[in-house]
Amino acid sequence: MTTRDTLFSMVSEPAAETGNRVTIVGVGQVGMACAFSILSQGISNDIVLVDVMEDKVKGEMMDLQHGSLFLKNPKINGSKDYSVTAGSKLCIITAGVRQREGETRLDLVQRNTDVLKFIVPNLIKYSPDTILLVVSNPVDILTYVAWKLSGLPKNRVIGSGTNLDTSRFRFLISQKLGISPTSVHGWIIGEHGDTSVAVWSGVNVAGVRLREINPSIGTDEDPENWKQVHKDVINSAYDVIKLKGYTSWAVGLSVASLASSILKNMNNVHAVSTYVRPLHGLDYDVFLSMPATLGYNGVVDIVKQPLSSSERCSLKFSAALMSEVQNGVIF
Ligand code: 6V0
Repeated sequence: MTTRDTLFSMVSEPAAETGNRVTIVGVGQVGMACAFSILSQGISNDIVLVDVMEDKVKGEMMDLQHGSLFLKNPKINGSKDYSVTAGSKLCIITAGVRQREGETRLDLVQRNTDVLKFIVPNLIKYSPDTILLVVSNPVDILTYVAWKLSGLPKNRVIGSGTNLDTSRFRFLISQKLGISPTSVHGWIIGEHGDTSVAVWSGVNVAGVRLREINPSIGTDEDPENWKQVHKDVINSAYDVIKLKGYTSWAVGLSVASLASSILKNMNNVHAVSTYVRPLHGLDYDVFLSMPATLGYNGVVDIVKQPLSSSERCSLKFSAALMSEVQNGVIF
């Protein structure tokens, strides 16, 4: 008799599944910020970490496990072997290279496509009914690549897209107005990158559209130069990378908010990268961010925003660029 046998009288076998397993591939700065945000907010109590660097993934797993007492009794597992990911409800891909100073997200495309060619089939092998959430950059193109590699329906392959850019936008506007970011309503759509589109026509506080107060807001004619806010959003990642070498906390929190909407079937609206044809007259086979409801099946609905003609034009430019870069990718 072991101590365990003496302590307990067994009634049934424990269930192996929690039903809310989240796999995070890539335990770099972004992957670990996602893991920490998800665990510390109790969004899932079953996390699996995967990375090609065996020691690193083991070290990160152990470090988090040692904090279990202060969380919500999570199961935390990690390996370079994908069998540990079996039955994942959500797989978050943060693996691959990041921008170095001076590089754009699009510069990473072929290197990170090659990384996905290995990761995606392994995830699908062990979790055929999963939802894939792509975070690695360039996220819009890699979401398309993951969709093609996975064979999953388009609602189950999502890119974190401009959920982060939208948060940066609302934060920066909130600073200018002296109110909280949750009280500012505004959206960044299109590419998570240099051609993102700020939907100035819809920015509002308590239903009051700023464009009705300042008709030239967001344009070159605006004497208050609100357009700079969007430029600052675009430059945010470059600025943070210049200062600390990478971005992590904000993207981790933004991914956790997406994971929460999916796992808790909340139908919250987020700006995420999704298949866009034929919305807004877009005739390209690409993924770009649009406001979309997220639930247990992934993307449920896309909000048809009444865009201004210049916003539609910028979105088309974004789509054409994605299509052009995508056509040069080998996978
Ligand atoms: P990092 O800190 O270098 O971590 C990358 C991790 O990926 C490392 O631990 C690698 O070992 C691992 N890795 C590489 N190849 C594989 C593989 N085949 N299988 C498993 N693991 C692998 O990078 P960081 O975490 O800073 O960035 C990761 C990615 O996220 C980059 O592509 C960034 O550009 C991207 N970001 C995306 C954002 C978004 O909003 N979508 C925001 C920030 C960064």
